[in-house]
Amino acid sequence: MKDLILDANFPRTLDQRVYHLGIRSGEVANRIVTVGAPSRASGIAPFTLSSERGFTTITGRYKGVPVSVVSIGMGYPNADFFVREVRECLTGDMVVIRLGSCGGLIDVPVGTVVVPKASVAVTRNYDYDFINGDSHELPYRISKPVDADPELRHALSATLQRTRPPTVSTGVVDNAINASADSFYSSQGRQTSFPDHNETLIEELKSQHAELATLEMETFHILHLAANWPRSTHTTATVTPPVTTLPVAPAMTVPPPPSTQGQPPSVSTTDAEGRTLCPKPRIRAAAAQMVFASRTTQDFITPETVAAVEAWTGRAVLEALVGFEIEPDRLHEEAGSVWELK
Ligand code: R1P
Repeated sequence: MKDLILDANFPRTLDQRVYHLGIRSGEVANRIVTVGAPSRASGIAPFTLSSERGFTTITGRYKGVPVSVVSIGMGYPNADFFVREVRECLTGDMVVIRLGSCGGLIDVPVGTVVVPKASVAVTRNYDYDFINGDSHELPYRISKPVDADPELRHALSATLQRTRPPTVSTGVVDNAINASADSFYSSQGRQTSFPDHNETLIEELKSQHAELATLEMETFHILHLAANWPRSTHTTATVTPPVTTLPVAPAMTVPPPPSTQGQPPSVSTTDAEGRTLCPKPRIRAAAAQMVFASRTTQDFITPETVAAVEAWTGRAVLEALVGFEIEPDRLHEEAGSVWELK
């Protein structure tokens, strides 16, 4: 870290870049695809920013509509950085589709795409005695389900089905439940040299949620934050830093112009005078999950199938997003943004 940070509660650089993603207001659009691997981010844009912490944000227009693709890596902590820091760089609605890979728990071939209607969290219980076993604690906790945004999910599923190329033989499943685990191994029932007490975890999950179809590591947290923002107006401590042009060591294809967006909002649901924004901004989220591994047959997807399924789904999520209506008063202002048409 090279830059002076003034606020420990919500760190930003002096030129208003959020600490981990490295972006600032005007560099991320209301419609967002989030992926795990940078290679999955397609070339939609002249603006690409790779942060010191491994996040990549690509922003531009797809069919004329501003869109961002944000590559976040793996797991709940990265998903948390993504939602919270993007939210603070954006006014209006944040409409997110996660495009990721997953393990399949149902009898479908690898290459199938699942658009879950809901997700549960599977977390390791750190109070469990993993060395000796424990009669008082359970080794894993399974949360209640949280729903995907129903309109976005239906639009995503319909677009995936409509755009599936004839060369792809696998289909779309959209009436299932996902489980997002806090690890790839123990909390997904995989056996390693650690005594994880997870031999019956998948059976337990299926017994609690009969429609369970997929296991991965991010969707629950994104849906959960979306469903819980905002319950009430939150207050973020503000700083008034001097203007500077110092970057947060981003690598950009095109250096952005100085931000004309001013200070970021200190309270995301209110304006500068403290009045509630009307309409109140929302976070709407859904996911498309490509089955890379079958946990029933132990099949793993081939590189050729990955390429075909990613080409299909990458285009479909962009199509679904740009076709998803956001009212004009729920959009981030174009002036000063990296997608501004001049
Ligand atoms: C594990 O291999 C990773 O793959 C899946 C899991 O959720 C986890 O992040 O997602 P991505 O393909 O999006 O990375």
